[in-house]
Amino acid sequence: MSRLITRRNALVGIGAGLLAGCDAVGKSGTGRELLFTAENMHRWLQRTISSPTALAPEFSRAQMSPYFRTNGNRTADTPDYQALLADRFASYRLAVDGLVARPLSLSLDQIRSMPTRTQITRHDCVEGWSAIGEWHGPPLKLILDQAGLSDRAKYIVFHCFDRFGANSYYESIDLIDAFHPQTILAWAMNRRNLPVGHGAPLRLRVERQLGYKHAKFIRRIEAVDSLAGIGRGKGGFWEDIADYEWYAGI
Ligand SMILES: Nc1nc2c(c(=O)[nH]1)N[C@H]1C(S)=C(S)[C@@H](COP(=O)(O)O)O[C@H]1N2
Ligand SMILES: [Mo]
Repeated sequence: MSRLITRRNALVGIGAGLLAGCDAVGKSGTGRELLFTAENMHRWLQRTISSPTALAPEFSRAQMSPYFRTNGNRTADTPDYQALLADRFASYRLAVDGLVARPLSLSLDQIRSMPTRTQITRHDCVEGWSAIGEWHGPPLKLILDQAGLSDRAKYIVFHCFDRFGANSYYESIDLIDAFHPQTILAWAMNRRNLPVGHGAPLRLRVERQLGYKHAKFIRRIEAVDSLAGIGRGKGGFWEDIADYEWYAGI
């Protein structure tokens, strides 16, 4: 298994060990409080051991996976997305709002004309598969700077077009990850426009975290000071329905 996954397991192990040594927490806490504490511990440990701006490994073109699977939703089965798809996203607009000085509504042409970062990174899905691909798009920082983030903003939320049943997919990250140099809004993958299966026209790459944090089919980016009012309040679709960790650092 990879070095990164090993490091992640080591960190979780350290967190669990510290918790096991803390009887008061073990006896009084419910399972959920313990998990929540372990998760905070994981975030704190990772951020303490490695610099918040440390880069995820990058690879050469020769190391790219010949096949990169699609996972989760492979399209957005909603009329608004299907209408955009039919005109090849000509009328797509990315909304950027919430705690910002200047709400934005950006066309794909505007997004594609911004300075870009290209990175060949490994995607690690919680289900146990990985793939190396090349991603291309503007750093999220440039878009947040253009919108003028308020001092009160603590999280960046990504609202997606797709849903599972009645629940729309969404995800969120803190400002350390939002301003990380490898956090980009990818509009190209492997030097082609982002395919529908991989989240066209725009998806997040947040390279220090597991796959489910990389929101595909983004329609709106919202800056908030709390995650409580969004979805069921745990900061993401899988966090809400399956108790996945909100902080999925690798
Ligand atoms: N909007 C949206 N984003 C999503 C998902 C999804 O179902 N919908 N699945 C997540 C999961 S679990 C993974 S592993 C990756 C899969 O990205 P890929 O299809 O490009 O492999 O997207 C993530 N982002
Ligand atoms: Mo995943």
